[in-house]
Amino acid sequence: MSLIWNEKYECMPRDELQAIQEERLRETVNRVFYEVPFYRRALQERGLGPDSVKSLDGLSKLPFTTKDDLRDNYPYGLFSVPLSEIVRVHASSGTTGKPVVDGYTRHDLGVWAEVMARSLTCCGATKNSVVHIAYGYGLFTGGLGAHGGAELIGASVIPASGGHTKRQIMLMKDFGSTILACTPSYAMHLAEAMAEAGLSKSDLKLKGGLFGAEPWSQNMRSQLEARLGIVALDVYGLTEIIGPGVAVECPEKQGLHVWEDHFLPEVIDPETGKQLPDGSYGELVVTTLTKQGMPLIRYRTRDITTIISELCPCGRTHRKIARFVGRTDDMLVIRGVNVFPSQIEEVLLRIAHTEPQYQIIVERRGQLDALEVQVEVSEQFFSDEIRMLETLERQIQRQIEDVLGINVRVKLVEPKTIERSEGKAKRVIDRRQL
Ligand code: DLL
Repeated sequence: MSLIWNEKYECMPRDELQAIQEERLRETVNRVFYEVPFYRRALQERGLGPDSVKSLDGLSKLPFTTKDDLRDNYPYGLFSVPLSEIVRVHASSGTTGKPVVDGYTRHDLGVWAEVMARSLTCCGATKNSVVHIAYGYGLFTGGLGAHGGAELIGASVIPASGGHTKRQIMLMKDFGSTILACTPSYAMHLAEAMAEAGLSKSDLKLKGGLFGAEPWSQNMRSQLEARLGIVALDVYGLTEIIGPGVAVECPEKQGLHVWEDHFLPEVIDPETGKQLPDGSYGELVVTTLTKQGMPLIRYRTRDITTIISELCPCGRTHRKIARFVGRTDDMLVIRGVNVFPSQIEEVLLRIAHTEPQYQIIVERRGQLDALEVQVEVSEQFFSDEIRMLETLERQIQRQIEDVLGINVRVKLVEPKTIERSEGKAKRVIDRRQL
């Protein structure tokens, strides 16, 4: 049997686990009723009081929470404790330029470290490991999330953060890193850069990789495992809920265990909001069971998956979700950064000489995601000299990069070259073969 961090909880009999979930759900509903005006209103509108949910069956009576609710209550409106109890704030980019925020109490940071310790242990981390963290540190939850878990395990943590690829490789080699945590596309980039530098997996001591924050395929897993000589596992999470560590694959690689003593998963039909039976694909909805800073009730993640309830041979009893097939909305995850077509649209609409006709093309160049924005310019402007076009291209590129925080390529195209649609416009062409 593979390593397990917290056997008591991870392998707890289902009936005991359910009893814990029910108790924690009752506590959470009670807490948000008294401490979060938004939730008190939402519950009262449905005729629900602070003690109206007695068991897990009552879950479907509760209101959903959406990204719009987070935006309406930006930045601290959904916190259930005074700011003096919040010891950390993280954020990720949202649809309107306002980020999605999460606030953590000291207790929450403990929970986060616990679930990330479980997750890192799945891919082989122990106190003897050297854990190289190349997720970004900062407002993004990847770096510090992995960091807390690795420290709790007692591993030697290398907080490398993202970028400086050659240096990362040197550090991994010199420091004898055994576990790598980063986005799967960055892991692939590292593997390529290693090959270019004439290094092979035998020059490194890597054994395990914990990759997430963006969709990736089984195909990519096989490549990463072969090139880096590791077991590569998928980790899922989102800022609103806690960050990475909501769910993770075990070495069986047959779905991601949701740490159900802290996060209660449901899958719903995104159109009707009705719960779907296990095995059906739909939108993942998560209720936090132990969060104090910002507890969320039935949060609609917009991520599409299905619940796998068959018992896992690894011994963990927590139910699994399948690897993600996409999102209900149009958010793109480019190199781990959330990008919304509407953000690009907003920039284009601000700029003179361009038409509101554009298309976003996403490709994998080498192993990294590349984003190209094709924009139609007005007839009169297109006949102007090349220099003017180049200046405009650069101007648009700079403005989009300012908003998104990642590199993009902008290509101005002649009027009417972008295909029109009679239904919804197809703004995004995703050519990445995940
Ligand atoms: O990406 C947290 C994270 C960091 C997860 C490091 C894993 C590792 P956000 O920036 O808020 O948080 O983005 C959350 O990213 O709703 C999914 O659409 C996508 N996502 C995260 N993990 C996966 C995954 C972090 N394993 C959004 N597979 C989520 C597919 C993922 N998509």
